[in-house]
Amino acid sequence: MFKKVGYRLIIGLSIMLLLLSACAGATKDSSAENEESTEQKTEAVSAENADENDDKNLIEPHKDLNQEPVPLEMERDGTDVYVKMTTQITDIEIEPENTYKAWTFNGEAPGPLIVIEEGDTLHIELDNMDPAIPHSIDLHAVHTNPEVGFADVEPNEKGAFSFPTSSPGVFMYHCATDPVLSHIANGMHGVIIVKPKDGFPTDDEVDQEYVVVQNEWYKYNDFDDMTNGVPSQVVFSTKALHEGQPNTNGTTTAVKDSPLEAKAGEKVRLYINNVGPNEVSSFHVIGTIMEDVYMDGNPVNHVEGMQTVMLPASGGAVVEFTLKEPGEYPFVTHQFNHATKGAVGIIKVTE
Ligand SMILES: [Cu+2]
Repeated sequence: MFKKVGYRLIIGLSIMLLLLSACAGATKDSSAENEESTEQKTEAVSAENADENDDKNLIEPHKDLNQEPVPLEMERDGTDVYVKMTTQITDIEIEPENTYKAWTFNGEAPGPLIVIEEGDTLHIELDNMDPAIPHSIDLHAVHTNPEVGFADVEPNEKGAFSFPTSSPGVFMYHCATDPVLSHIANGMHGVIIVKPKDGFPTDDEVDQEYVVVQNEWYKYNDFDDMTNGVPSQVVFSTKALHEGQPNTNGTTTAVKDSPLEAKAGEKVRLYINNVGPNEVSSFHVIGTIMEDVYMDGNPVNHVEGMQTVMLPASGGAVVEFTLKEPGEYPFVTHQFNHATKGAVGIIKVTE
């Protein structure tokens, strides 16, 4: 029964917070009817404020623009990998009934997963479909003069970039156009995995592997909130590493509605990355211990027996653990203010 305690704690904390905020919002007349109407008014007012805020910060050419996601294209020729990506404006429901007009790679936030091998040369064609502002791509996995490799691509233009890679890892990529914080916080981030050429020493033990990404959302395109505020939502997503796996955006419900799956006793590997933009992640799986961890996803950074893995903004890791009994195992950032704002995912373990 211990395995349920963590999950209950999260639910308990959420209920307590809801009760506290309900108490704080109550008027001196405590009849249920009045409380309800006060709550409704508060909701209506804050929805109005949110609309005004959204309108104020929405860039004019982005109004009524919701570009259909364009699937990433990838082709390999020896050790040369050719990737076609877009930058585009696409609506994403970041929590129920809260749609964010995200600045994205390929219509996903986080952007599509890229997987290559150590030593590959990466060739990216970036099609900027945004009619209003320039965008770019900065990949932490590559070597380049940033002024050249991560240069801006103007609206409705295409850019071509080539990069050598050398180190294996679970790396962040993001738009690096000024102001970088706006571009990342509005959704322009993603993960590139560079697979080690000799693999990981624990490859043979792993039964299931998934990708999990953490990011946070702020008030719509509000640079002051992004700079000085706290996130409105902190969320997980999962990106399909193998066919048939769920591929989601970073939303408060994504990895609860599409839980990861394993069988009791199987060793699970997660490729994790915290794309921020601002916050640290204290990644923790409730009900187990991470037996093997490779910090930043590099086999030389092998540590064992971790309860929580700290991911700096942009940091990644490969974490492996065994879930011994059937059940629902939540994973969280153990910064529980962030877990309360959405950063909880589920691994469903069956017999
Ligand atoms: Cu951008």
